[in-house]
Amino acid sequence: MNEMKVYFNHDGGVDDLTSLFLLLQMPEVELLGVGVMGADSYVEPATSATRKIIDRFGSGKTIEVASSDAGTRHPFPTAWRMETFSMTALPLLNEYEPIKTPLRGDTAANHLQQILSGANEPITLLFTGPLTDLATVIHSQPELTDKIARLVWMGGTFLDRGNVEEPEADGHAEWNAFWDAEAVKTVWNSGIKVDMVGLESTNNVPLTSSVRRHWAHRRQQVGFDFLGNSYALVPELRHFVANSTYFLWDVLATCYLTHPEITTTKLVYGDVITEGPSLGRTILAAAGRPIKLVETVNSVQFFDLIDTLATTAK
Ligand code: AGV
Ligand code: CA
Repeated sequence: MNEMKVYFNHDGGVDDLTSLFLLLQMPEVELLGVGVMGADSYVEPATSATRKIIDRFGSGKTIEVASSDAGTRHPFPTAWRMETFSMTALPLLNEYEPIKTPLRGDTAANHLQQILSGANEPITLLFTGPLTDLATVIHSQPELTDKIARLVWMGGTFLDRGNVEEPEADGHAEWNAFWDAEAVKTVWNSGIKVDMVGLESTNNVPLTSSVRRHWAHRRQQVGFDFLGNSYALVPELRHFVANSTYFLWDVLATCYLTHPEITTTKLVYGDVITEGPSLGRTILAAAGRPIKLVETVNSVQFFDLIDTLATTAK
């Protein structure tokens, strides 16, 4: 099988880290490196959790990890960012010490730049957080975009309702776009092919109590134990709607990478708003850039795929 060469950049949330776990189980994927942002997390525990997951579930492969130095004027809520401290403290990830997966001394953007510079075939990028590190690479070496096969990004939405509920935001934006709207603009102004997994499709994959129960019943298998414990860190708030429902946002983007057939897509043209109360809102625009938008997902096939991958984990 011809493996897909993938670089993964994530921002340390529970579903970012479970995405990494699943990515490591995918036979179609050769993971070249991982960049970690302290966006929906704090960067130090998010980085250590990343390295521990590669140690535990990476089948002995050596995959370098780099931390991002990116910051923002629009941080995620602290309560969400705290979850990464619990992730890196999971006993399942702390059975074997010390950590073996190498941590690079340079930034995630430098690391990505080096991976692209050295590539002799096109690299697929999977981003499940803000696009800041990719924008940094585009600014410093725009010619490297030729080395990118495509970008699969969890972020944005063309729906009327986003998921940012902040005092100065009008509610249209999705968080990853809101965190760094300028970066979205930079990436969308480049020639990179963009596959966007926005809220259109991720709204179809909420974390329900029946999914939690399904994983609990299989907890004797280590992959399901990991999923169940990880998602136990995100509270189920059935009587409190604001900012509450957890979706398998990043996991869907990760599964789409190798299994696009569980989704439907359509070609749209889009732009992004970079100032004012709609900051980070992605909009349809006839004169905008082409985007392959994931519209729907077959959620039965999606959860089956997660099962298959979790079963693979040893
Ligand atoms: O907007 C979705 C992005 C995804 O990359 N993140 C979570 C996923 O990692 C932000 C987010 C939106 N609602 C959240 C989020 C919530 N209730 N808890 C944590 N993060
Ligand atoms: Ca994320």
